[in-house]
Amino acid sequence: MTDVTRLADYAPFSHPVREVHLTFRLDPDATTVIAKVAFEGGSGDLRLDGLDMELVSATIDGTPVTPQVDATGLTVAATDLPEGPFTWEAETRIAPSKNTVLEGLYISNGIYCTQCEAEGFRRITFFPDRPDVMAIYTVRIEADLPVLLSNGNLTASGEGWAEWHDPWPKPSYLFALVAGDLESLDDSFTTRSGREVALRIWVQHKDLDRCAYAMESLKKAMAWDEREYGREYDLDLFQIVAVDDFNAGAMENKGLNVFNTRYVLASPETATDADFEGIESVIAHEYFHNWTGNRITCRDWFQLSLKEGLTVYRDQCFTADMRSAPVKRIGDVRILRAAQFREDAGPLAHPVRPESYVEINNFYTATVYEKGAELIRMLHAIIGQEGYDAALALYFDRHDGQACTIEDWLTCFEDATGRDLSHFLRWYEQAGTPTLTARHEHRDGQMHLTFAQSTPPTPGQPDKQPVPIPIRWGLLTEAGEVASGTFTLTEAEDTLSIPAPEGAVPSLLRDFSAPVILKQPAGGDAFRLAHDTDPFNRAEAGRALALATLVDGEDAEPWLDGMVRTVTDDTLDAAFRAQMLALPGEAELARAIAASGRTPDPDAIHTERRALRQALAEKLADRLADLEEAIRPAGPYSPDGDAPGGRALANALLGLWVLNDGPAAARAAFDDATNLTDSLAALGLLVSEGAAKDALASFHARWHDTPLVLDKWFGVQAVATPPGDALDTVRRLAEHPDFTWRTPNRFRALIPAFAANHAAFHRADGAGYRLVADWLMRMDPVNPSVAARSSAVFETWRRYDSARQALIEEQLERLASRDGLSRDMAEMVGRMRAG
Ligand code: B3K
Ligand code: ZN
Repeated sequence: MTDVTRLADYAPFSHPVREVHLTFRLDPDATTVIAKVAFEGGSGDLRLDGLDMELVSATIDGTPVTPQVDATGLTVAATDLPEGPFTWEAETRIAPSKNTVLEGLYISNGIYCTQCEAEGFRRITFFPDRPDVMAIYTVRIEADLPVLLSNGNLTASGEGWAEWHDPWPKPSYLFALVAGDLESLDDSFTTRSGREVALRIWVQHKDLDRCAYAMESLKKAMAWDEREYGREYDLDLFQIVAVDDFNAGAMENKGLNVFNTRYVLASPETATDADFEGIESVIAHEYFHNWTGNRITCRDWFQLSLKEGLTVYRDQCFTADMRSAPVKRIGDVRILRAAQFREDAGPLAHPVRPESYVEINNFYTATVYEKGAELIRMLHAIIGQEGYDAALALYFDRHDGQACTIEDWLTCFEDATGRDLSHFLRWYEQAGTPTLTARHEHRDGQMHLTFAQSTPPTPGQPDKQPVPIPIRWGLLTEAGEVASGTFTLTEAEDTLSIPAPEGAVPSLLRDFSAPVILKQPAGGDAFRLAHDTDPFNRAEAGRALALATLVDGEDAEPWLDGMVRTVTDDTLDAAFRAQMLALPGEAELARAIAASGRTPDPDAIHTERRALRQALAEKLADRLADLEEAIRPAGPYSPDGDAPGGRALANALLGLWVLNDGPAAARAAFDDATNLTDSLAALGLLVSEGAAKDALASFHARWHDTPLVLDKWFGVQAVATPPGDALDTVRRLAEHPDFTWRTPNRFRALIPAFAANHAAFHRADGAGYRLVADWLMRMDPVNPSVAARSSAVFETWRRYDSARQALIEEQLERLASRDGLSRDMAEMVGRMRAG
């Protein structure tokens, strides 16, 4: 593959930058950008990145120069550069209205906005567009628009212009500009040292009444970061802008976060409980980046997890504090397994710190984010709270204002605790999910727990070293917990011996203390489900019983009995019970079947999973209606406290009820619903029973002008339509006038969502694969990063039967041989075919 960037080739930039002055004259088709960059001097040629721009003129210290311009940037020969510091000035022309890749400067719904991470700034002006080049930015915006925003503080403004100055040195990926007809929700926050920070959330006028939850979330996040990490905000203004067209969820630009509307706008009628929780956590995540990402950034993009893994870990802890910690952990592990274990088990497996890439956008993955967060969680578990606090304090102190590496990070942990953590680096360097095999034996009054680890080969990494695995453990008897602790396995195999009564049952890997696949002797799950004092492992025992029946074909009774007891146990909170009831998804079952050495059959998985739910529904039978009614929260809607858990459990019970008695109950629930959580849950049930025609029509009639809700109308049909009908449904929806597929949210609501309808996507005739590949080919020239990321729906292809493999391979070949394929997509398809 061409143009590979390698970690091993890192070298600092030849000419450090001190200051950047940017002037924008905004015009949809011909925006002028004047960039004045103060370079410190340096050695060799000056190479600046640049893409899809017209260079109008360039000078150095006022003297015109003619650089060599090529497809990816320009070069000024060393001989044309003065000795010592110099000022480069360039005028470029760009066309935001034609920018469909949604990187650099583009227009969403009439609003000018930017997305520069990872390499979008090079679409705005010629620049060393790399995170280790940090500079102070001053920005002037000229446009006949009411709102003109950039990073930092507003220093001057007048009719049709505004000037912004950001005093904190930053890499170009954190630059942002927004301009348009926007309105703001305003508030303020006083930091603990007394700084008054103005808070503004900017949206289109029609959306102003849906920003309150985002604002509350922001204030909670600011207070939490002060309390838990001692981090204060460092400017007088913090702004968030919400736009409809956005490749990712949000972006942490210094002082001016830009968000996908889906993580800002919420009201009870237009957002589900999950959306509210998502808003709270993404607002927090981007805010937390101000310290973990912005003040301390990455030396190069290989270190991406330095900021992302840490910031995800921070937002996970924040949500755990705001809500229920066990429920949050169970949900996060569910996502980790569904997305990251899946990635680690296939051709796209890569280390948390990759060693090479063609297109960095392809590495904003579950591995870098979610596994990266697990690594921080493990460090925390290994060294304990005091050590963690000391290491973080040292990290902020030592590296503030710098662009750092994973080694810098780990060194802080070593220096703060005096421990040798050199082997921990392997977690960052080795791809693949370790398997942890445990066995136990009671002898001489002691429980001997023996642990062995191994990590399977992954593309380019045939041999693996042991990694340090913190194992939280407990020993249980009928009388309760008799011992607990944390043991760190550092070798390939080791034994821990603990005084314990005969017959004690181990509870291992509590709270999922390491991102591994635990294999332990059969038996004990029913006991742990009933008695474990660790809520995570209680849920885990339920999952193990479900897998025993759905994967290994064992008797379903232990799971059924356990679930009947759980559902009716009102000493457990409702959100937890809802989590317990949720069976592993179909793709997750396919992964487990493949891991056991067999070939998953998508139709059988779908049928058997549904049959197991049906069996539970029959067991609960006539109790369901009463249970559902008792548990469903009454009174005005609240996205906080116990109510979301109550709705989750009530809607899970409604689902079982429908399996017993048909869709009438769901139809009634749909009609009675007073919030989107309930109406969408009922709609999903109607769709999965093939009984949603009228409900879909009324939902569409009500919400066709509300994009985020309309996305759900597409999404629920793509995901929940029975496998036999889903392809036709999705084909029809793709022709719908509301399928404005260039908007990433809308595209993802239909095409990747359809691929998540496991049995439908994996139809034996291959028509599901063809449909998705057709759409990837259509999206690729328009928005390669969205297309390429979506192509990962094919990453599991090797686990299926040879007929399906051949059908998928055919689509991957079609993609690969496409003329003008983006490098994003070429890299993804190449890796998937090779692996
Ligand atoms: N840092 C951004 C992600 C940018 C995605 C670029 N392809 C959001 C986040 O992780 O906080
Ligand atoms: Zn992030």
